[in-house]
Amino acid sequence: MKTVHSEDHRLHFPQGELYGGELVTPFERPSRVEHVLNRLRDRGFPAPVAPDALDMGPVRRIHAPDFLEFLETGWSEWEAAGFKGEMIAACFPARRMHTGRPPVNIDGKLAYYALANETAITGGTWGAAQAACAVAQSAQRLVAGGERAAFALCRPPGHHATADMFGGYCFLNNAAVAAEMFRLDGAKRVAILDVDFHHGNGTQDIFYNRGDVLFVSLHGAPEHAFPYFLGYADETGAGEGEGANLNYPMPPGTAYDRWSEALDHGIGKIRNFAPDALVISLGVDAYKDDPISFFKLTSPDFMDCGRRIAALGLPTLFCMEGGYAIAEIGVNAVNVLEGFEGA
Ligand code: SP5
Ligand code: ZN
Repeated sequence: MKTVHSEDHRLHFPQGELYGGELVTPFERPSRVEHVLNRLRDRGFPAPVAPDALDMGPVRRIHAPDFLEFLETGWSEWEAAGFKGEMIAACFPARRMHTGRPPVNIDGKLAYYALANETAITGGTWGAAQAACAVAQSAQRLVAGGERAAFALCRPPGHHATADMFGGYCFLNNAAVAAEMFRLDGAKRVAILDVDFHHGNGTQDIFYNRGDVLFVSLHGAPEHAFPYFLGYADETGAGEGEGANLNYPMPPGTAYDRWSEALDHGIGKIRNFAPDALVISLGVDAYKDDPISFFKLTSPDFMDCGRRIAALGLPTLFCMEGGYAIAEIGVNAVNVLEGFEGA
């Protein structure tokens, strides 16, 4: 399986993540990628290839023009306003304060486009987000061109990003853009399976009204886990998308016996949906020692997960999402790929 990777992910490395009332070094950091690359090399995977230039066409089909403009120009507006620190939202359009009008002031705009304030924007963020999305696009082209599978080593991740909000370490929804590209390439139906520990609220929201893209997510129950306000089992889609959204929220301490039951159930739904392509939002933060998550998957479990995904027999694009147990992220992510290839 080929990997697509861009060193431009390094452009995004904020110094601060607001966590427990402190500014800590972000959990989502560049060294995550180095560990995955090292493991790929050690396990004999082909050397990663660089992505082609980003095609903004598919990105514009997923994200709102004003949001893209904010990501592109926000940092210079922030600097021009005289702010000295990284862009961290300090307020939000909370309940009954939302009239849908983006403020002109950059501090207000930041609040408007943020869905959480653990995620800072820096001068390099837009470049890195574009590179991550280009990585997903190039890997998608490999699969659309006939490869059985490809690995998009995206950083920053994407599944929390909605059409017009960033947060949860995500800016552009790489997996959603790739899924849309499969549709543009002629796939009638596309399934997205999100195995990241966190609910893929962005991907769910983007496709919630669409019947051509099935979204299946396994994640920490929203009562207990970020993003806290979406991810319940009764969110099943709307309109043409009714029945094409499936959430499997699970409680603290969930181990592979229960998790893999949900996986099998979701895989069965994907099989019935009969998609032409499959996108995996591959977070490995369901790992037992992940510092911000509460599932109990082991490293061998990730290999079994890959095996079960392979049984669908679909052209498959893996998009990297979360995973913050840095020393083990390489083993866990590559185990999924090895389990898939060995199946
Ligand atoms: C892509 C991805 O995995 N994004 C995750 C974003 C999570 N950000 C919020 C983290 C809040 C952590 N609170 C956990 C308390 C653990 N004791
Ligand atoms: Zn996650």
